[in-house]
Amino acid sequence: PPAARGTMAETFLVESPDVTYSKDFIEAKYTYSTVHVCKENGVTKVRPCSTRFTFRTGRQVPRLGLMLVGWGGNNGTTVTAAVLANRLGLSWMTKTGRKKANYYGSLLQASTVCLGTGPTGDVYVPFRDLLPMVHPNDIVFDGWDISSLNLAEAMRRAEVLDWPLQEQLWPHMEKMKPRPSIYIPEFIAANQEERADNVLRGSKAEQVEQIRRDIRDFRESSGVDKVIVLWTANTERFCDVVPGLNDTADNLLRAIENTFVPGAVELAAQRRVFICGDDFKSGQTKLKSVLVDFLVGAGLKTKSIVSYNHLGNNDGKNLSAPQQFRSKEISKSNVVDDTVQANPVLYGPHDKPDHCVVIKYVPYVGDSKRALDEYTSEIMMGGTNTIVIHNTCEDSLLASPIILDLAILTELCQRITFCTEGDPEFQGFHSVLSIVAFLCKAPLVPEGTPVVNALFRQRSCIENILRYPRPRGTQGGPFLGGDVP
Ligand code: NAI
Ligand code: DG6
Repeated sequence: PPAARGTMAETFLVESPDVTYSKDFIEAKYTYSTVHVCKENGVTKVRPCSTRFTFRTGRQVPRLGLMLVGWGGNNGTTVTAAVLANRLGLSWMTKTGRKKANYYGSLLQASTVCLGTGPTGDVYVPFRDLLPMVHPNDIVFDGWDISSLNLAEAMRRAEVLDWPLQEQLWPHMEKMKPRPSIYIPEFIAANQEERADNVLRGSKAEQVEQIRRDIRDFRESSGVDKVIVLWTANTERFCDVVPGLNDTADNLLRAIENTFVPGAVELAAQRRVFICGDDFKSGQTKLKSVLVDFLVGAGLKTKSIVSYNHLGNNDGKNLSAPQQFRSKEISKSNVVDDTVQANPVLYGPHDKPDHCVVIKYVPYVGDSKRALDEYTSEIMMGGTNTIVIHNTCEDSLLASPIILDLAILTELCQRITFCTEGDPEFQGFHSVLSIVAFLCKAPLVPEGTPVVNALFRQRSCIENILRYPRPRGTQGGPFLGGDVP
């Protein structure tokens, strides 16, 4: 057996005829093997096929600006504070000892990938070293909020971070002030009105124009090369697709309403920008997408899933209104559908588990969300298996690293282009960026593409795109890159 397991490689260089490094690009050739299945004359035919890809990744890491919609909320203030604290190397005392700023919970910063096996065992690198990518410490923040509090005051209102840390961050954060935002009261709960003192006026078109000016202004005044806009504002009511209103890019621009309606997707494709998906997959839903994958994958027939939450932050307050709760109920519930549908041995065409989601607002517990889950499955010969889980944690400290991962991965994807032997012109990824599904409760995928919710399949998708691994145990293999000059 290997003498030691888990050696870390600082950085690496791929020595393979399939990978070349130039000043501006890393180019990797990769044969993607898959299987095409079809039914012909009642016979299921299975045809292995392969496509030869060339991936090209720009090596120049830009200065990245991140504009948050809802910057003054719990997530917005927490992620900004966390990045500042890491950048400044802050530590602070708590009753259980000194704590140091870190990026725990970030897939890119705090998890590792196995490169292969060396003389002393498996060699791992942090995910962030697979390709040149932005470091969160270098992200420049800006954003909008309908509440005018500066970021220091808003951080205090959020009640997420320990006070000695807030005191150290205060002089940095009080200079940051959210830009006025678009506020259409019927989209969020009526109980949010009391904080809406920083709102744009004018027609919808004028307000959208102001948002565009804000983005340009931020880009110019901060000197960033790229801007990513990320929604971390309140959950809005579910938005119906209305023909003539929000179904096409033209109609959307005419009507300017909201969110991932088909018109917004089409507009993103036209403007060649990425759009990603809905709702950060942080705690209960992440576990659900692991647990149901395990249960059904192990051949157990999950019959009932009951997910109960109570929390006391402003997110919980907004979700206490039925229409906003309904949006969250949908994003929390859909995550098992594909896993269930993938097992016709256990589930008939109209058969699926009972699935109940409850959210209650309990102000006293603040950001410390409680989640209780019960999973009941039928097992062999009429038996049942009930698993009960109780989770307590600061919600925004789970969501903040996901915000960073989303921004950094999206930026990286903008620097990757690919071509195939059949289509030799380099192109970027589809504007619906499904690779970030790991981070979203409701991933967005290009039309006609199946949604995958199982967490480790989603993780493998990111890993496979960034590193084309051979099965564990075979060394080397084609990689997209590394990070060595
Ligand atoms: P929050 O309520 O503390 O922050 C939302 C912020 O958005 C508020 O400051 C509010 O004033 C602002 N806002 C509302 N409408 C706006 C608009 N039209 N334009 C600009 N700003 C607007 O909520 P929190 O906890 O930060 O969560 C943010 C979002 O992320 C919510 O949708 C929540 O459901 C979702 N989420 C939160 C998680 C968490 O752990 N906190 C985890 C997963 C998802
Ligand atoms: C109550 O469920 C509040 C929600 O906003 C969630 O805390 C948030 O969406 C995170 O959900 P989950 O299911 O990923 O833990």
